[in-house]
Amino acid sequence: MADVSKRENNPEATEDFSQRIKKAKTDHEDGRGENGEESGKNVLSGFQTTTVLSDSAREKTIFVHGKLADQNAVVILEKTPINEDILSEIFKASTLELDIRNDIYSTYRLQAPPHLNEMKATLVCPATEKHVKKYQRQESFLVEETADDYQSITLPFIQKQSFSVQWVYNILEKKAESERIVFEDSDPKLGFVLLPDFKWDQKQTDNLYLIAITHQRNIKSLRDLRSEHLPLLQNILQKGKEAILQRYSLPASKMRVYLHYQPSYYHLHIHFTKLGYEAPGCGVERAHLLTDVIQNLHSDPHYYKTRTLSFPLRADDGLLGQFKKAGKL
Ligand code: M7G
Repeated sequence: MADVSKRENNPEATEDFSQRIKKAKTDHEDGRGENGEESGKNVLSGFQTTTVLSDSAREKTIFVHGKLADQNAVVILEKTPINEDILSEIFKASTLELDIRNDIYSTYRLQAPPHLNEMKATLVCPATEKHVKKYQRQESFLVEETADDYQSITLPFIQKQSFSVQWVYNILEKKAESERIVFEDSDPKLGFVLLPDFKWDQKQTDNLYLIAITHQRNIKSLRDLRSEHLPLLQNILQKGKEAILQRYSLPASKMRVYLHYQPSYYHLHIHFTKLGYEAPGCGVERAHLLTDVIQNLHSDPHYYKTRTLSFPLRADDGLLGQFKKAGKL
């Protein structure tokens, strides 16, 4: 599954990538996590499940709402992809129990050694009501937002009710995740920080996912973009692609670079995912290719100020309620 072919083109990147996989393994063996946290201390041991918000046998994920030390919490468990680099160890070191044998077909239950059998766990604690809703399986509705709707419905709503972007400021100020930064341009107007997204375990490039977060703090979303932001957007596209090629040997032709509208976090950020990886939210109803955004702003400086933009909202999203109240749905 790992995209070794691309790494073969760039021996330095291959070296760097496998060094990091080795480091992750050594940290595991030492009982340390990526940021040196004691992994022996299981903060989830006291987690009390209230309800399963959603799960997917196909994605091998489960989203659980519960309590941790009397606080509301959400835990996401996800079985991680099988990485080509560990195949030989899996074949050699696992135990195998036969399930079915029929003609040339056999299925087994394979027990891999614990360090090859990790799950990714994400904890949000304390979680707000909005987090719980975000992860709950729900029906979606497509909304068409005119320029006036944005001013009278969406903007007042997001000014009151959007998720905190403290985690974004922590990244920009190097108070969190600083060791994960892949590239930074520190220019206050054109600059950004590029780092692995929360969702990516960084073990293989198959599901590569990075985000570029702008140093400018006053651009909430796609809606705020004007032609004056073109140098910023071009800088992110160009330098982001170069940094990913250098670090992961993934060329621009293998990348999907886009913005979400609506985003969950109203501080401008760009998603870089591997083409072919169906990242959550990469569908046409939510993702806007950065190259298209740049072209649109070239042809009309106020494109995103004036156009009607469509996006999906989940059934119990407060913003959907506001659109309904205004008779727009
Ligand atoms: P979005 O388009 O605002 O919303 O993207 P979405 O979460 O509905 O896609 C925000 C992106 O930031 C998502 O891809 C998240 O996985 C990622 N993200 C969220 N948080 C809280 C963090 C974080 O603390 N660290 C990192 N590295 N990524 C995060």
